[in-house]
Amino acid sequence: MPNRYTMTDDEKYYFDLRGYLIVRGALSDREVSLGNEAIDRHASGMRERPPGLGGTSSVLSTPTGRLELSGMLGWPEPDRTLFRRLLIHPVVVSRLNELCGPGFRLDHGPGLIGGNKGAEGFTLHGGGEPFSHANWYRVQNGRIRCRGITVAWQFTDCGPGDGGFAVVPGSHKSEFEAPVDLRSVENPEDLVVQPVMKAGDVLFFAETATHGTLPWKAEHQRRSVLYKYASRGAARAVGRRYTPESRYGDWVKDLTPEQHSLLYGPGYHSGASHRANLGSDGKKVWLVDG
Ligand SMILES: O=C(O)CCC(=O)C(=O)O
Repeated sequence: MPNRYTMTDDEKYYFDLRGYLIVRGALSDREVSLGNEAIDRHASGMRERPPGLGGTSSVLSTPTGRLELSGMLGWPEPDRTLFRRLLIHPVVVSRLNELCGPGFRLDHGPGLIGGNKGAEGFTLHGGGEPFSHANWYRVQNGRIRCRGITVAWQFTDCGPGDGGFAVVPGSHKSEFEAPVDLRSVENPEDLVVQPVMKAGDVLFFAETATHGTLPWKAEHQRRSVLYKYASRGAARAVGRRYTPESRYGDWVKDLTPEQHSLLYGPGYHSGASHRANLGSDGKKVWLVDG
């Protein structure tokens, strides 16, 4: 019986091969119930996201949005207790020390992704190509170096064919871009796997794996709580102090647009904030939409 609080060589093999790993039964039945009760008490904060994540896919798109809920770490006692424990759960710390390296950090989240029967899917995204500065994956000297890992705690079962998280195993190392009709799951070529999980299981996946969501087909509500981690030197989501004004003050308004563009904080998921890159021909420097 492997020690659940160290990452085994077998787990490293599977993570490196597939880009994801499931640790079964990481939560007790009591912890699953505590989490679900806390989520139930905050159900009024759950929002149905306006549909659109499935794009134009005939497989993924439905008229019903997925459910989202966040803020668990700041919920009043006792509801936050379990979610704060999960942030630093030994099963997570042991695996992320191996996968993201010492000093790994919570980049964003946690957030619940849920769905009632009929909730839409999410176009598969990510992949080894194009290269992701935020989430790249490589192995060096026998050690996995994965900059972006999501840890998804399952609070309800995902049975065969239920939908929910889906992944193209091995795609975190792909050197070619995923075909559009694979991403839309309209022509999946048997490559898209929906891992079967039980409430209490925890899923680790490389953000650079091609992954997304299949429409939810089960009668019960899907509940997966995602913590988005990163290596210490990586920034995935932009933080609150992202704009040059928030980092340096109002004097940045006197800068040229090109100078101003370099003073943004780190991060790639910029939401509404616009990020520009610089181009140069050796004589001039200009902004390139980025
Ligand atoms: O669990 C899911 O439904 C997929 C989540 C996802 O695609 C993501 O977090 O990037």
